[in-house]
Amino acid sequence: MSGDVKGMSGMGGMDKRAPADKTGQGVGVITAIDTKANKLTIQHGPIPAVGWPTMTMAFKANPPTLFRGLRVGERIGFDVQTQGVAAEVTAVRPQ
Ligand SMILES: [Cu+2]
Repeated sequence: MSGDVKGMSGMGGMDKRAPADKTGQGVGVITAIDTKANKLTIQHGPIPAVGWPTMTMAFKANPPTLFRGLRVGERIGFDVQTQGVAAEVTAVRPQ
C-alpha cells in the first residue's frame, strides 16, 4: 500500500498528519491469499471513508476465519479498519 495518501481535506477540517483509526467499505478483487501470514491482498477501488484511491494492497484478516471460502480472483465487498499505516479487513461479502 502507498502510505502516502493525501487527506481528504475540506471535509470537517480534520486534516491531521497522524491518521486516526477509520473504517470504510470497499470493493475489489482478491489477488493473493496468504493464510500463514494471515494476509489478504486486494486490488480495490477508491475508499473515500479512509482517504484511499484505487490500489492493490495487503490486509490482515481479522478474524482469520474470513479466509474461509475465499479464492484468488474472487470479487468481494469488504469492510476495512485502518490502524495507522496498517489496515485490517473485518468482513467480506460476495459481489
Ligand atoms: Cu488500499
